[in-house]
Amino acid sequence: TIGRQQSSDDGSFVNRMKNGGRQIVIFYGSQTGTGEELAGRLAKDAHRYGLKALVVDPEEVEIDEFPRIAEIENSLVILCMATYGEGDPTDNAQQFHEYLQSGDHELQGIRYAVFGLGNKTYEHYNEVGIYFDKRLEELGAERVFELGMGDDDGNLEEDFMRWREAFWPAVAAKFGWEANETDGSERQYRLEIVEGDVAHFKGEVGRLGSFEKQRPPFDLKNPYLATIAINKELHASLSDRSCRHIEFDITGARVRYEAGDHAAVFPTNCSQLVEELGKLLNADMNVVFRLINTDEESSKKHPFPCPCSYRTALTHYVDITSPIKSHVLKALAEYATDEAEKQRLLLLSTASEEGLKEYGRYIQKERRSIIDVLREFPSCKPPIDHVLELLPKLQARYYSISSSPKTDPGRVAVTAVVLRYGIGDRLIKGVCTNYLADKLPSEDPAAAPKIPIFVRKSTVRLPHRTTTPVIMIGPGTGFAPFRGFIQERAHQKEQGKEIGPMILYFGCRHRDHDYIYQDELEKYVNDGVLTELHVAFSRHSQEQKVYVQHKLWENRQTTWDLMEQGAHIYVCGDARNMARDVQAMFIKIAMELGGKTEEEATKFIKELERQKRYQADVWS
Ligand code: FMN
Repeated sequence: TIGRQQSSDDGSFVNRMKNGGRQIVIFYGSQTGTGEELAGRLAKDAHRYGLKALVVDPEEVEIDEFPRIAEIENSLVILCMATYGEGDPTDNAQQFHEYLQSGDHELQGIRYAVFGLGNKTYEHYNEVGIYFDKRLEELGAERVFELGMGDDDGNLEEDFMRWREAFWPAVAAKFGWEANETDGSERQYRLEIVEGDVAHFKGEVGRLGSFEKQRPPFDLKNPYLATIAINKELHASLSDRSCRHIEFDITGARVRYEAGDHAAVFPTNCSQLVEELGKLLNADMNVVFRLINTDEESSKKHPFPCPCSYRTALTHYVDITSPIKSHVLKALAEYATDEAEKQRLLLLSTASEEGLKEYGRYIQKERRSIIDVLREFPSCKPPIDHVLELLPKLQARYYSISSSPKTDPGRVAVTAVVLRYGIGDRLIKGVCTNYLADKLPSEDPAAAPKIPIFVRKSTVRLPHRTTTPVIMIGPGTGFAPFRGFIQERAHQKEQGKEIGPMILYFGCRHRDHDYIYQDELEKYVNDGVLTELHVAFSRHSQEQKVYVQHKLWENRQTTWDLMEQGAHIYVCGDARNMARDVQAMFIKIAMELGGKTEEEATKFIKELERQKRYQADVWS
């Protein structure tokens, strides 16, 4: 296999398709792995028709070659594209997106279908999927199946299953493909047990040994191992939730950031859950192994860093706590020796009305993971290596940085609510926040926890001029990036610079429970850095729930005056309701005080967005 890489394909994905006898190419635009996973599943589906598919990360190929796909007879392009931010493509699809935007490429002869991944709580729902679907047609390509759209706020897995269930028969009929005996559940990786004392991965993301010998620059493929400088509770003891202020020490790491950037954290799974899963699978957790792709042409040799021990794989590399995906349930069904269990697993993985309904309730809504399912289906004993092949990869989690390097360039702070709740007698715990919650600072370097992190640039920035007015709306942990902004302006003021008005709208449930950073905020008001602080308490009084948008309305005159003076507006936090309600309120203010019609006011806010004077950093 060594010669293969320098062989005839010379890095061209079209040549790779030709040489490998592949008719189907699947591109994915993915930030947190869902789109990539769906692409892989569609590639497996193709086996049912005796076809081979090439899965492509658009960032890793010469995208200019795209029109050449038409050279391959009866070829099909499938795109799995996620949407982010304000209708933006994922990082890895950026170039592809620009390529289609620029110039009039001739895409006659290319046949395609798009599945978009998005979330309805965002204003720009599935905009990237919609764009690719429309643009390819404009450029002359032929749509062979209607655009599918997955909603991560509802049940993306179900949306995908429905789409794909209709997609394959339709394209097969169109292309004249016939289904064969295989059902696409055959293994994609083969197991190789590694004996003896071989260097193996212990949780590194990229290079073997990178945790022992760290080398900048640090990024997604090469995170920095940061120690913890501070990890403290922000909620009062009266609160039934927990919110942590965590500062990572990055002294000497040459990791640079600016207020408004994001910090990514690679978590590890809870060791108790890891051991329980190992037991359920009857695995010897110390065994060191490799999973090797049976498709020698694939650019992805291993599903995750190999060789490693089973314990390392379950701890660092696969997601063992998310609701289990339907194709995993289907594979598990094969191993259930009890007929009733087998039938139930098959039902849960079938795209029939009953199957989808059961999946929606039992798996999605009640959040059952692989561990829950193996517990409740005791006759099902799959080999651990097959489970490792099927589970999604454990992903880094992104947080808005809640500090400014101006205050201390050696620190990166994040602010996170620890996700923990019960369903029946099961405790559901968010992987990363729970991982971080008990990582405490230590004087002893050998005992100090080390957390793999890196910084991702964001476009959310303070205005260049220090005098430009700033209006910030950030309830709950949505306040995080604004803490960095305020520190930044406080620093400028200390240096004797003139600083403009800075107004914060913060919201929480109760003054005595979850009013985070209260002391700091009041100090900034006293120091004249924060010119106004408005806090909305949603559960303080019985009669009325007060939210940030209500406070904004109370102060509409000042808000409008500042907007007229060129204020920059920032909205951060929950996308579900808050971001939308706040925007609606700005529209209302522009109508009331700016004398605009609803249409004009909406256009006005859109224009502010375009000029980056109205910026949102939201999540759900
Ligand atoms: N979905 C949308 O439809 N529109 C958006 O503007 C949007 N912005 C997002 C921003 C963030 C920070 C996150 C975490 C998700 C956003 N989503 C949005 C939802 C994602 O597109 C969706 O969760 C998708 O499944 C992610 O796919 P991936 O795992 O392949 O990256």
